[in-house]
Amino acid sequence: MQPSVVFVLGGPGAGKGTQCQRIVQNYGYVHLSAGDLLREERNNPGSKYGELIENYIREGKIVPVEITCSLLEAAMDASGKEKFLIDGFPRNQNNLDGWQKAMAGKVRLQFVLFFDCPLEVCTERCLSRGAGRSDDNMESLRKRFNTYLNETKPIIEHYEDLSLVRRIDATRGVEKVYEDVRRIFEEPNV
Ligand code: UP5
Ligand code: MG
Repeated sequence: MQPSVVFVLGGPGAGKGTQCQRIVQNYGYVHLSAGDLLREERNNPGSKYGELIENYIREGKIVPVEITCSLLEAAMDASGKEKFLIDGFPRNQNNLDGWQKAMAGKVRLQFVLFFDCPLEVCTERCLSRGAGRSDDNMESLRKRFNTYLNETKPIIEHYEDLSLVRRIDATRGVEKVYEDVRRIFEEPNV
């Protein structure tokens, strides 16, 4: 069977990771956060990409797709599973092109789950997260947001044109947001 994929997109701190954890508990998906995979690779002393990844993350820039896509593919293979939530990817045209080239023939894209959340709410969430991330500071957040607006929004619009986007109002509390998420995953054809 062809593995199936849901792309999970939204601004920095919109709640992608939080909601993915819940989906995993109820719907048997494997959660793969591209950001988490990149941070793991950065922390691996044997990696030749550590410094590059850290620089990109602090600057809120998007790491070249060859690196991200191969981490995603390796994690998919290693899981031995067939349903994936790919969180925080594809974030720009380079990501989309690289994914299409390497993966489009191997997996089925179910839909794109879009957590829509304004800048002020996202900023507040990131600044109060307290996870010690090197990009949770005002300066990096401004850059992350610019990248999101200039590069990721057009990717969401691309999928909107293909009628593949399921938009969720992510400004409310975690439970309320998850009610809407569940409604989507309970649909008969999902
Ligand atoms: N929280 C969550 N939901 C809430 C709610 N409904 N109400 C109130 N609080 C809520 O949540 C963020 C914080 O808000 C948490 O404290 C949470 O408790 C609270 P989280 O679920 O972590 O949000 P998420 O959207 O996952 O935020 P994250 O910061 O992870 O999003 P980013 O997209 O910015 O980060 P990511 O890790 O995906 O990417 C980081 C960087 O990696 C990028 O900027 C880029 O440099 C690089 N990257 C690439 O280069 N390529 C990729 O493909 C992916 C990443
Ligand atoms: Mg996240």
